[in-house]
Order: sequence, then structure tokens, then C-alpha cells
Amino acid sequence: MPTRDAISDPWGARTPYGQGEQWPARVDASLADGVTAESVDRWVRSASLLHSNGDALDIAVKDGRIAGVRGREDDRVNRGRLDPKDLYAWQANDAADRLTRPLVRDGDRLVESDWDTAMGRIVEHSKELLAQRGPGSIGFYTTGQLFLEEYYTLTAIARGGIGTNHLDGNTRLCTATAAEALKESFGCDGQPGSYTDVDHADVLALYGHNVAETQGVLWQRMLDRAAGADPPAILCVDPRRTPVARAATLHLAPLPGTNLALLNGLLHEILEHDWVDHDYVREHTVGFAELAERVRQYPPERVARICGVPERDLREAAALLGGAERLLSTVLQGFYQSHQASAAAVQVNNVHLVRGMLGRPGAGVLQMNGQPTAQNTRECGANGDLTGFRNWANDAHVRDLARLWNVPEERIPHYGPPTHLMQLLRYAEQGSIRLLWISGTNPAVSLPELSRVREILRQRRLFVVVQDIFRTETAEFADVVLPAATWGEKTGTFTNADRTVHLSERAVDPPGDAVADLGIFLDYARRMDFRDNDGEPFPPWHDAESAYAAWQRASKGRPCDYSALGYDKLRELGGIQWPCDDEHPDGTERLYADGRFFAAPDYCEDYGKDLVTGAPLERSDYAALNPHGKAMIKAAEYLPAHETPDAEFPFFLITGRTLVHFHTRTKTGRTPELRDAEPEVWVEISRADAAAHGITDGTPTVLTSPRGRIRARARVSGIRDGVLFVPFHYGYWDDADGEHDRAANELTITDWDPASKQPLFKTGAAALRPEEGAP
Ligand SMILES: Nc1nc2c(c(=O)[nH]1)N[C@H]1C(S)=C(S)[C@@H](COP(=O)(O)OP(=O)(O)OC[C@H]3O[C@@H](n4cnc5c(=O)[nH]c(N)nc54)[C@H](O)[C@@H]3O)O[C@H]1N2
Ligand SMILES: Nc1nc2c(c(=O)[nH]1)N[C@H]1C(S)=C(S)[C@@H](COP(=O)(O)OP(=O)(O)OC[C@H]3O[C@@H](n4cnc5c(=O)[nH]c(N)nc54)[C@H](O)[C@@H]3O)O[C@H]1N2
Ligand SMILES: [Mo]
Repeated sequence: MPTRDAISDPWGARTPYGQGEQWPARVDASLADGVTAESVDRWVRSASLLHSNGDALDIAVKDGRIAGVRGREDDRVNRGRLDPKDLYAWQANDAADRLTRPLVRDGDRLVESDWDTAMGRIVEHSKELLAQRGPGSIGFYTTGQLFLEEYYTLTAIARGGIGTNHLDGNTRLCTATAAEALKESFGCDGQPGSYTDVDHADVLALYGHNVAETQGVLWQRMLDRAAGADPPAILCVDPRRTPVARAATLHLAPLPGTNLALLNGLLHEILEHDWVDHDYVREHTVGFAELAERVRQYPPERVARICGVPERDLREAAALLGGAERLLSTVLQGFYQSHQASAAAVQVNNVHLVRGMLGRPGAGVLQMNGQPTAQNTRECGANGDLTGFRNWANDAHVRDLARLWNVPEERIPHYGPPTHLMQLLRYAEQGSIRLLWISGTNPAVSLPELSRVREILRQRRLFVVVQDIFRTETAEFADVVLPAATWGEKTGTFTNADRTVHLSERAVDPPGDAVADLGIFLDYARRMDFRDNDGEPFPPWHDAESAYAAWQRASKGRPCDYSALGYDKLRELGGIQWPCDDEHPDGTERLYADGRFFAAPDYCEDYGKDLVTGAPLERSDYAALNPHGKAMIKAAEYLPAHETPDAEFPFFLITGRTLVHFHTRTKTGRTPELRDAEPEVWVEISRADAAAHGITDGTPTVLTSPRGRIRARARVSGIRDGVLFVPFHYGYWDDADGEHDRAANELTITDWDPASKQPLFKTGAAALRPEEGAP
């Protein structure tokens, strides 16, 4: 039994606290029926893997099985609290249909097999492709849900073993824009702010971030501040009336895809009223003049028209931001998956730069992560970056990595930027990629334009490997399916959205023959017989702790420095924020506290891009713009989205999440409390639009877009007129009729942000009508 019914009471009782005080502890727990805290055999240290918040918890073990979880009272992130998914979804580990044996394709069926056969097929294919078509014929598509040690290993294999440029994560769908925005403004990935900024802020600004439903414990912290002395003002920017919007001091509901115009308008007001910290701007930034010139073109009257937001609200929002003494901003998918994503997210950084709101308590930016370990995908380079936030366009960085790995420099591909996922898919579609290894992600539900994704995965010439814990929609297209051990069954580390690293230890045995992702990758490396310059097996590590030690060396001297952050310290102290080196043995609460950035031309992770076109800058451009490694203020003009409503598709369509479900529901759909709380897909529609279409709550409707069609019941809500919202959680594994008519991504568009290459799940057009014969 959980300490509260978190379905009816998602955030629990308030523990109010005042500005600058410590957030009080409250311990939440949930144990299997019949198990008590006293009857548990062991508690094993871990953290939640169901969002990017990193809620620290202990796993209860009873008779060799997971029997519940309990929040860690002393952890900096959650002070004991857990959210609804944390409290219930551990049960999915024990689901009856976990994958327990490798599967291999036999004609149009997948049949149970063994590791030798399954790995044998993958290795045979890999070797053949390497011999005949070269490393570029092999691609890897991974996730933001494995552990750091696993990404580092996969990266070493792909880039240092095979030498392919085609390695990306589903972090491309998730936080590519967070990384891009941080690189554009600060020269490098790495979250400037800290969750403790919530304790100090006088204004919280949430941009396209439904934190109440997606990081419930962080929201509890905000609610506790709101209930205490000197509560912060809350600004919410979201076209829907989310729980955040309902609690906000001010809610702006812009039309989808107009975030950049909105931010340009807010900056216009901030500059117009001279709410600017000129000393900070002069000492620590470049680019202010260009911003001033750009935002001059965005007076409130114009912006109000573009965004469909009252001019008065705009001015009021700007005054909130301009008057803040301690401003904390968070940004997430309402910006990252929308039109002009990077350009818009960068303007939030600009608000902080022009106002000097960085690096002190309460003054911070969180370009949020979504997935629990997305930060590690990026740090390790399993997305489109080089390991340790090295710069692929800087030969010295590539050389440094080659030296570290002891592999030939020319093996690490750096002839161009690492392939981003949407391009990787295109290569698979065209036939240059012939082996696609998918780990820890379910693209047959989560990628845009699913009919196209199915066509790509279905091709006979494409050999598909799926490494998962369940037989997903994607697994149905696989040639080989590998059963992975997961959270609770393996040891490793991961880093949350405010750079807090946790160690998660193995509590129970994996089911059947399932093997941890790390073990699978290392097994592949050994069977492929990758070697370093001295003829030794590569990668040289053999388990989680040795992989981690190798990573500590790889990160040393880079911004994400883990060199003084060993497993022993994580065991002793719990969550610790990187960088953690000899100089900062207890970790680092805030980046850029001294107004110095990771942005020097020889050190930075990226030379930046043109925010509007995505064209990469050269080193010489960068060095001319920012010779002294300051923060960069970059401006951009607003352009309308490619697909906007018209006569045939009159609505904006946005998609996203709900409180109780996680992504494609492989875990939450197998957790009774969560599954039953929201068993079916729905579409949110405004009262006025519903009335105009003869729709009421619960009416079955049909939604169409230029890509496809789904069926969903209407939910009349506080969403703004002209906009529809569909949760993207509902795929087909538990759908009886087997028709492709319920995943939101049947409707979404193949299009992406030019700078971050993140797909636009929140900008597109659709039509809606009541289903034939609906009452
Ligand atoms: N319950 C739950 N929690 C999760 C997850 C989950 O699946 N379920 N997933 C985790 C992951 S991986 C992620 S990435 C995060 C995502 O967390 P969030 O970003 O908070 O979640 P979303 O629902 O995708 O989008 C946030 C909001 O963006 C708004 N929005 C849509 N279009 C626009 C626009 O054009 N402008 C603005 N300003 N807002 C817009 C939507 O109305 C929505 O409320 O959540 C993490 N936490
Ligand atoms: N329309 C629309 N589409 C979206 C979004 C949206 O807002 N709207 N959001 C996007 C975002 S932000 C994200 S993050 C993606 C998420 O999309 P996906 O990554 O496809 O979603 P998940 O269901 O989390 O898939 C993770 C898979 O990994 C498996 N898994 C879990 N644990 C382990 C493990 O330890 N090892 C291995 N090997 N496998 C494991 C799970 O069973 C599951 O199949 O969706 C994106 N797609
Ligand atoms: Mo995500």
C-alpha cells in the first residue's frame, strides 16, 4: 500500500516553507500488499527512472523480488517525496510478459532462441556489412533510459570500435533542444541552475513545461513554496490550462508554434523598460546589440497578434520577469518540440543574461531534461556529440579522445556532424544503413508519421535489432530481439536534470536469460573482436564499475567532470551534482557562479549554428564572435510554421503527456493503478470548439491530418480555442483490434528544428469530427 492514494492525490500534503529556507522532508513509500517496512529483507539504493527528476529512493526486496519503494529523506532532490509513477510503476518489473529469452526471426514469426544464436546472427551481419559496405552501413538508435556506463560503452563501440557516425539517441526527440540552447548560449551543454533555486526564487517562469504532471516532485517543491511565506509569482506559458496554469499568477496561452515571437516580445519590453543588468551584460556576454536591434521589431501589439495573447498579459508577464530579483526559468517540450525550438529556448537564456540572473541562489535556468538518463546520453556522446562534451569539429578534441581510447584517430568519424536520428532514418529508408540496432526505445510508437516509420522498419534489406524488456510494437519488426535486464536488476549511475548523479544498485536477479544492456554491448564487442592500437580488446572494461572508472577518466577536465565522484562517494552521500573534481569534491551546485563559461574557442563543445537555418558556424566565425569565451546572446526572427491550420485541417494539433503514463506505456500500461486511471486515448478540445462541432465530453471522434487518422473520445477542457491535444502514450500492444488508429504519431509531421534537429511533435494541423453514428 502506498502512503497515499497518488491517483486521487498526486502531490500529497503540503509542507510549506519560506524563501531561503530548507525544503522540509516528507517520506513517501509504497509496499506490496502484505509487506511492511519491518518485514522487508533489504533496502537497495536507487533513484526513479520514470522522468528526469531523479527522485532518490530505496528499493524494498523481499524473497528475492522487488516489493516496493521508499523515498530517501536525506536526498537533495526529493527529500523523501515520490510521485505517482514512482509509487506504482516498479510493479512493471515483474510483469508476466517480460522478455526472458532472445527471439530470432523465422519467416514472418519471431521464435524463442538463445544468446549464441541471436548474437551470432547480429555479429555475422555486422561483419558482412563492414566488409562489403563499411562502417556507415551500421546505425545505432538508443535512448535516455539506460545507465551512464551503458551509453559510454555503446559510444565507444560505435565510434571507437566500428567507426560509424550513425549513433543517436531518442534524446533527439526529447532534449536535443535543451543541449542545443545551452551550447548556443554558453558554449556547452550543462544545466546552469539547481533545484535549490526553487527555494530562493521570487519568480518562477515555466515555458511549455507541465511540471505538475511530468516532474511531480519538483512541482511539490514549487507548491510548498507557494504555500509558505514570501511565495514566488508563477508565470505559465502553455496553450492548455494545465495544473501549472491553474496555480499560476499569470497564464499566457500562446498559439502553438509562436514561442519565439512571444519571447521576442517579452525581451522587447524588458529592454524598452531597461530592466537590464548592464554591468553583467558588459562583463560576461557578447551579442547584446544584435538582440536589441532584433527585438525592436516585436512591440507588444504585433506579438499579441501573432501569438493570440492579450497585450495586457504580455506587458504584465514582462513586468514580472523584469521586476524579479531571483528568477528561475524552466523550459521543456512546449518549446523543444515546437516550431523554432532552439531559437525560442535560447531567448529564455537571453532573459537571464540581460537580467544578470545566473549563478546565484534563486537565479537560474533549467533547460529541462525529460528522460531519466538523457543527460548521460549527451555526456557520453551516444547522441550527436563527442564523448565528454568534446567538440567534433575541433581536431584537438578528436585526437584527445583517440588517445584516451587508444584507437586510430581516423577511426572516430568527424568528417561532419554525427548523424541525427531523422537523417539516420532517411539513410535506412534509402538503403545505405543496412543494420539498425535499437535499444531502449519504441520508435514504432514514438516517432512522427508512423506509417512511414513502419515502412522503413519493415524493409527486408534492413536488419533490425531490438533490445528491450518487453515485446513492443517495434520488436514486431525485428530480426533479432534481445531481452534486457533493467532498473533494479543491474547497477549503474544516472544524472538528473539538475546535474545530480545517483547510483542505482542491483536489487534482484533479472528474469530468465535477460542480460543488462551493458553486458549485451560488451558481449557484442568481444564477439566482434574490436581491438585498440596495442591489439588489446576494446573497450577494455568489463563491468559497471570498471566502465564507470573509464568514464571518470574520459570526463576529467571536461565540464561534466566526474573524476572525484566514485561509487563509494555516491553510496556514502547520495545525490551529488557534477562537476565533481579535486577542486570541487562535494560537487557543484550552480554553474557559472563566477560569470565564467565553458565557452572558450578551444574548450567549447560546439561552435554554434545559425538559429534560423541551422547552418553550422566555423571555428573562425566562433572565435571572432566570442574570443574570450563569454556567454552569447543570440537573436532570431520569428517565422510562421510550415504547417498551420487551413480550411481542410482547421485545428492546431499538439501532443504530449499525462500524469499517470510514461511514453509508450510499456511500464505504466502494465501497472494496474496507472493503467486503469487512464485506459484509453482521448482528445482535448475547447468548450467553444466542441459546441461548434456538436461534441460533448466523451463523444467518439475521428481525427485526421495529412499523414493519417486516429479515433479518440473527446475531453472538453480549458485548452485554447482552435487547438487540439492528444496524449501520445497509446500504441497497439494492448489494443484488441490491431488497427493503426490510436497513436498520436499517426498524425504528426516529419519535420524538425533546423538547429537541434528535434522533431516537431507540437506543431501541425488536424481536422476533427464526431464519429459516424456517435450519439
Ligand atoms: N507523467 C509523465 N511524466 C513524464 C513523462 C511521461 O511520459 N509521463 N516523460 C518524461 C519525458 S521523456 C519528458 S521529455 C518530459 C516532458 O515534460 P513536459 O514538457 O512537461 O510534457 P509535454 O506534455 O510533452 O509538454 C508540455 C506542455 O507543452 C505544451 N505545449 C504544446 N505546444 C506548445 C507551444 O507551442 N508552446 C508552448 N508554450 N507550450 C506548448 C503542452 O500543452 C504541454 O502541456 O516529461 C517527463 N516526465
Ligand atoms: N507525438 C509525440 N511523440 C513523442 C513525444 C511527444 O510529446 N509527442 N515525446 C517524445 C519524447 S520527449 C520521448 S522521450 C520519446 C519517448 O519514446 P520512447 O523512447 O519510444 O518511449 P518509451 O516507451 O519510454 O520506450 C522505451 C523503451 O525502452 C524499454 N526499456 C525500459 N527499460 C529498459 C532497459 O533497462 N533496457 C532496455 N534495453 N530497454 C528498456 C521500454 O520497454 C520501452 O519499450 O517519445 C517522443 N515522441
Ligand atoms: Mo522525453
